[in-house]
Amino acid sequence: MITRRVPIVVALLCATITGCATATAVPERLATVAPHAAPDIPVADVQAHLAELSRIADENGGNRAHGQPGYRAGLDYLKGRLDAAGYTTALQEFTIGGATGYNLIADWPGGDENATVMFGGHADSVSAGPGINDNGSGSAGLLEVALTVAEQNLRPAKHLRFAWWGAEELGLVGSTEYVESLPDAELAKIAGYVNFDMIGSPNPGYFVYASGSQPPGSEAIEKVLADHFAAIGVQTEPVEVGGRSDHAAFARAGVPTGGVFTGAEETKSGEQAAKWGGTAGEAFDPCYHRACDTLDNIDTTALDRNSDAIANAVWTLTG
Ligand code: DPN
Ligand code: CA
Ligand code: ZN
Repeated sequence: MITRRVPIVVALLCATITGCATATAVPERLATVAPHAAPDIPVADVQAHLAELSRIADENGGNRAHGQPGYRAGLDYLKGRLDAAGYTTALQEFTIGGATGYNLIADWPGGDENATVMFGGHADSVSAGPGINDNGSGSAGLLEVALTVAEQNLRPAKHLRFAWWGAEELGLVGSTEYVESLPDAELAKIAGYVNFDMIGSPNPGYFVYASGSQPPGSEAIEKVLADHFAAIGVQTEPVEVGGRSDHAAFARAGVPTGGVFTGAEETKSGEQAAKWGGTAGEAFDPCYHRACDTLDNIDTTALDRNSDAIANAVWTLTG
């Protein structure tokens, strides 16, 4: 009998889909909600990942550098959290400087794989220190957004893939290895790559990678990132990152790219201090590539705003 079957089907769906009761109860209201409303990422959760990466560096000779035990320990922390959340993870191995390097690739099951959107950052530090801003910050922000995707059971139209690159500090080695190892047919499926390298600088700037010098299609990424900051009333500046981070190999291969950045060794100007606060005449990150790039070397507000920007980009760009 149809009148009995319908409720049984609904009950079965509700047993398997989180939030089914709410979703079935308020269909009209859902239709009026912005389609890609991204969650607010609690910065404390990002800081907790940073604390883990810091502890891992401390227990492994003070760094998370390529070829050192701290690199692999840090990557295993990320992988363990992603595996537990339901990601399909893989390590891609390569060799550089006489040591094995690893990229960590995490796929969120589902979505159109012919339109794969990638979000990544490098997981290695320099050997001088624990690399908490460079690039524990991007690594931790990406991890917390990935875990939030799982918690909320996001079902994007496009396929979503996260990446944590190895040996960036040796010359963008891991990301270049990844892009160059992809057959053309696989590369053609990557609709975009968004990079997060240094997102919690202690004297922060709010930079968005300039799309003008990037492949066609990059404008859309720049706009989504810039719009997030405009919406929270924070001014941004476009920055030419050139070949200084892991988007570069993707750009060379013609993939639309973008990213955000809070600044490294460059000096903050008076004009920039006027709009962003902080200290004019000092570096955005005075501990860039130094032993003092520790948990104290993070601006919590910048880390929070940029982690929310990652979430906004993931929710918006994967449709
Ligand atoms: N990728 C970092 C480095 O080469 O040490 C710093 C950086 C990040 C520079 C983002 C520019 C943009
Ligand atoms: Ca937040
Ligand atoms: Zn660096």
